[in-house]
Amino acid sequence: MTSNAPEPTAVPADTSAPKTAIDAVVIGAGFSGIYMVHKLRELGLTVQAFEAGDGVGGTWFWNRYPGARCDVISIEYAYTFSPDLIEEWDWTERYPSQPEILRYLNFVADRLEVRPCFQFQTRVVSASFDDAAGQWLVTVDSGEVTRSKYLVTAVGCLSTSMTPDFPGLHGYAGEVYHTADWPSGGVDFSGKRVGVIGTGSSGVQVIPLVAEQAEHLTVFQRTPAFSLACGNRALSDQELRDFKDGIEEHKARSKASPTGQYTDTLAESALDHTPQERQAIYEDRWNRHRAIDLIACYPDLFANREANETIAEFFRSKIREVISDPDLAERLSPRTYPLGAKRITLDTNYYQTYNRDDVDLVSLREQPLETFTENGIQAGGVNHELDAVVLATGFDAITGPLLSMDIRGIGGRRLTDKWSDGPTTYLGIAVDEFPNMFMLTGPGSPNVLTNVVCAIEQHVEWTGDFIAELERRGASRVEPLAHESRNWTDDAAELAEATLYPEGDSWYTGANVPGKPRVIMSYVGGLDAYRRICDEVAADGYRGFAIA
Ligand code: NA7
Repeated sequence: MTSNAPEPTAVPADTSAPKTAIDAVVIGAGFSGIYMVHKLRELGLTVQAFEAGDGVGGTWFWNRYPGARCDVISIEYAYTFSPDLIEEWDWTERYPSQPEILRYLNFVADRLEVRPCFQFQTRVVSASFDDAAGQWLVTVDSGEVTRSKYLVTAVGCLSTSMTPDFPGLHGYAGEVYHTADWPSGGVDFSGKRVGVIGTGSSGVQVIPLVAEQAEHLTVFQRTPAFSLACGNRALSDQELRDFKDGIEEHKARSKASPTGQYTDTLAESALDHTPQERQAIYEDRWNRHRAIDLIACYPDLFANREANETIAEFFRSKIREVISDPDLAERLSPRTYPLGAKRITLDTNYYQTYNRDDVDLVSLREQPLETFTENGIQAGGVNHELDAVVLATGFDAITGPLLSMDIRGIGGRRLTDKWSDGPTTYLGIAVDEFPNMFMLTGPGSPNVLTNVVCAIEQHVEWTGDFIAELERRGASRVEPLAHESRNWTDDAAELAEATLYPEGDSWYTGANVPGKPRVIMSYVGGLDAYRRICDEVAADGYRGFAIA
């Protein structure tokens, strides 16, 4: 496996000539980094932020492939902390496209005037804690070192892309693109024979648009996705006005929900209803075009495999409605994991694309990918000649972006070593032996199992309040107690075991990255419960942290 982030480079920390110490370094200019910088500045702290891209946007900066679109409704995928930001921004579509989200984040960065705090085109390669000084030494790819009291990682969960070690890839003479590192000028596939590897969210979104342009498309599928037609459409002025007028109610409802997205979960088990009753309910929710309305329809859909199978089969029936060739429909139908154990994808004309004469599906389970050749891909003994290949092969998620930097805590302890069996954190925010470091949407927090903007707002606000309290107390150093980290991590793992997540080989579990410890890296107890726990910890004087 390789990624678009460089291997941790052992750039020696130039401790002889560090910059004047500042209060906080923030890494990343996505949703979390922008808001964190704003928050810290509101507290009157000095902030230096670094971002590898040449602009703000985070994952929405890099994932510029055609069709890239968020799977959360636009008006809900936005900051709620500022009435001005809500009032001044109008989304145009129900599901926001990557260019529109990028425009939104640029608008926010300008409006909050955070841009001057960021040094762009600058990748953090290492950060080590200087125990004697009680400061972080943060080294960037130019070799420059910054000293700071606090280190806040706002590196996102899906920002380290994954390119599998395909045999022969380097000898392939055609064009190769990764969805997560798409050329900013776009790609013209006209007249080309194109292959797409991967049918997760990125593959499912890019495939219909590549098919429209290319001379011929071959899709290489290892595991089929459960996909929901997103029914995207323009938003009316009235819808936007109603949302803005009802923003307080929206905030209250999303705060009270486990995923930051309100839905009406029925009281009964899925198995309490007859097949006809279930069918009518699923059909109604399918037409709402919102994944959460389906997977959270009954309370046991994601705890009981038999209940889950009822909705999995409903999704498969939708494939058969579109694909008339029964063999092709079956190859596109997920059978090996429960619905939701891999992220449900949202699509526009995904299955319809396979009805085109110029699109072929190669199922890698039946015809394994043997090697790239100079001219294409050989799978199941068949040579597919390709002018270009799109890798929609995903990410080293959640821990990948953190471990791609060489982070060292007390006594030079490497985060990579500490997490060799999987990440241990307290509240998903802090790590013992790594003082004064805060992770936004880190492992052990609800992160990707929520509308992540809601999770980010909670994290930034809680972390900002904590730092304000530390400053008020004149504290020089904070870290979680080791046993609290252990307990949090163990309890989170126990909660995850009671769900169906462990049954999917997904990026949620790290199973998509060869050699990565298999752990559910998100807190599955819900953002509402998590928010309560964090608030109780704070009210209890930041219980579980050693504050010096
Ligand atoms: P995903 O969801 O991890 O999808 C990656 C796809 O690539 C998936 O279909 C994988 O098959 C496939 N893949 C990965 N490695 C290989 C190899 N070695 N051979 C063949 N196929 C492979 O990433 P996405 O970018 O689509 O989406 C990530 C998230 O971004 C998404 O959930 C949204 O939240 C936004 P597999 O299923 O592992 O068999």
